[in-house]
Amino acid sequence: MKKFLLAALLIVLATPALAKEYTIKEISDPAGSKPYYFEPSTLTIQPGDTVTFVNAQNETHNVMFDSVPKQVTGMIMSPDQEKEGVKWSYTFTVPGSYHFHCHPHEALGMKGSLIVGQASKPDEIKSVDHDEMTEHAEGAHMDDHDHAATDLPEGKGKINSIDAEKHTINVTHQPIESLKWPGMTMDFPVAKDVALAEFKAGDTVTFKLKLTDDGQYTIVSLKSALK
Ligand SMILES: [Cu+2]
Repeated sequence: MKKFLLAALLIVLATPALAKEYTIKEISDPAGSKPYYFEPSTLTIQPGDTVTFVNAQNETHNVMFDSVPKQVTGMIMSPDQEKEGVKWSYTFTVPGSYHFHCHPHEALGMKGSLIVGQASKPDEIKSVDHDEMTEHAEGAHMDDHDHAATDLPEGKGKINSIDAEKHTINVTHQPIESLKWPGMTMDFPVAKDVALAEFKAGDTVTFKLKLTDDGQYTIVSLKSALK
């Protein structure tokens, strides 16, 4: 009888737990204190589990894993998820610590982390370089003191609203190639020396962006443009 119980116990232990499915939502809440975030932004799962990232609004997000366990080969990266309800799933088999971000909204704090099974020690993880465009964007940050304003990333879009008090504008902008941003609607802080009084909602504008020390892209130049 004892032997039978032991055998039964061994079978239970040897059977892998059923793989589970988890969902992480990509949330846009431009009016909120956290404009863009993953919900949940941290999650612990087991090897073999699948995480599905779901776009919760009609705004482009993506998922890029920038730090993964060393044994992971290749890149873990979603395509652009442009519309509400668009899903992207990945099954995690390598145990350890993972960090990810949404590329368009990384500077605005849209980041998260996953632990698969057990957290990695610091020397068991590696950083992942996504592509030269990402490097380019980071390069622009590193060099921005040495470069003329003409080298700053430039965008074009329509002003939706202006908050004179906070000195921010909400803009629906076209894709910004140098930052690898898709077209998005987002709030930007505007540098104090840029006058907002001459602009109004509905204006089409071109603008230049500078990544400030707090990790935000700030508009440092704003001009009216033809539609
Ligand atoms: Cu995003």
